[in-house]
Amino acid sequence: MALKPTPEDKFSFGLWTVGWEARDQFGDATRPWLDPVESVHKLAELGASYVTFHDDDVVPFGSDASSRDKILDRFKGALDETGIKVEMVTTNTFSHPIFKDGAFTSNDRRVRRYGLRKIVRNVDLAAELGADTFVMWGGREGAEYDSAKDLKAAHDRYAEGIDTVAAYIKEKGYGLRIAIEPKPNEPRGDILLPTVGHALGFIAQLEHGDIVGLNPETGHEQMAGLNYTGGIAQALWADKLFHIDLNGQRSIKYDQDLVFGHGDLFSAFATVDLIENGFPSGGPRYDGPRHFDYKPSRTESFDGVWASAAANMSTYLILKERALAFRADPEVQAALEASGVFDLAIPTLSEGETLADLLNDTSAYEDLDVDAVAARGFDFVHLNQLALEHALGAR
Ligand SMILES: [Mn+2]
Repeated sequence: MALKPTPEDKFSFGLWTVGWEARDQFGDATRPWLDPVESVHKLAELGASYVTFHDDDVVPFGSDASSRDKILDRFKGALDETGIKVEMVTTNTFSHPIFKDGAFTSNDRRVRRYGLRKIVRNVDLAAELGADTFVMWGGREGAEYDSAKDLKAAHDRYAEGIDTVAAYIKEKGYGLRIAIEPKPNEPRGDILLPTVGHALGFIAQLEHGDIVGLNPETGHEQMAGLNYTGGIAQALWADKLFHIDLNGQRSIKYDQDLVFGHGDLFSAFATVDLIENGFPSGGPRYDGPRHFDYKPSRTESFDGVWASAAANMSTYLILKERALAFRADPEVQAALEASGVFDLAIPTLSEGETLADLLNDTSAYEDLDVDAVAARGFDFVHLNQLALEHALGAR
C-alpha cells in the first residue's frame, strides 16, 4: 500500500541522494551522471516539496563564474517550473583532494582559508535561494591517528570556522540558521563532533551558538549504536533541532544510507511517533522539512532510484498513520497512564517546596516503605507490545 505525499507532508530530498552515481570503495559507478534539473522534475512528480544540495551537486567544482551563473539560471528555471523550493543548502568540503585532512580543521592553514571562502560563497547562494537552513557536515574534520591532530587546536579552529560563518550570516541579515550534522566515523577514522551529544556541548561554547543547531541523521547515530529518537529528543529539549536527515541503517557498520525504515524499522516508528505526535506531556515539536538523506542502492537502475525515493515518503506516511493510531488508541493511553509515562512530567519537588522541606518530609524517606515501592511493576513490555502491534498494523 503506497501512500501518496502532499505538500503538507514537507518531504525533501538531497540532490546527491537520487543523483548518486553509486561509486563505492570497491567498485565503479553503476549509474551515469543525473542532471539536477531532471531530479527536480522527477522529485516534484513523486510528491516532494523541496530539494537540498551541496554546491558541487549543482555547479561542478572549479567552474568559472560565467558557467556557474549559466548552470544556476537553468537550475532556478526548474525550481520555478515545478514549484519546488530549496529549504537547505550545504557545502562540499570533503570530495576534492584539497580537503583530505578536513576544511575548518585541516593542519594546513591554506586549506582552512580556502574552505572558509568556499563555504561563505555558498552561504550567499543559500540566502539567495531562500533556504532556511545551512547544514555543515564536517565529514573530513577528523583523523585516522591520535597523533595526527592537536585536538584542542582542532576544536578551536572548528569553533572559529563556524562562528565566523554565523557572524557573517548575522551581519548580512540572512534568514539562515546553521545545522551541524554529527557522524562518528567514515570517511575519517574518527570524526570530530561524532554524536548529537558532542555537538550540543560544542554549540553551547560558541560565540554565535544562538543560530547554530543540529541536523541529526538516523544512520549516523545508529552507526555509534545510539538511539536516534533519543538524540533528536534531546536536541528538541535543547531547542536545537533545526533539521533532520532520515534514512535507514542496520546496526553498527559502514554508513548504509538505506531508505528510511529499511534499517531499524521499529526505531523508525518511534522517530515518526515523536515527530508527528510530540512528547507525551507536550513541549517542543519539530515542524521542519522531512528530509531524506539516503542512497539508492548500487544495484538499482534509474527505475529503482525513483522507486526508492518514493519508498522513503511512502514508508514515512505509513508509519505516520500507525503512530497516529497508536496514540489515539484508548488502550494505549491507559497503558501509558499505568506505566507512569505521564507522571514523569510532574516536578519532583512540589511548587514552592524547598530541598529543606523535602529533608523534613519523613514520608519521602524515613517512613517510606521502600520494599513496597520497589515491588511496583511498570508494565513497559505490555506498552511496547501495543506499540509493535500498531506499528505492524495488527490493531
Ligand atoms: Mn549517512
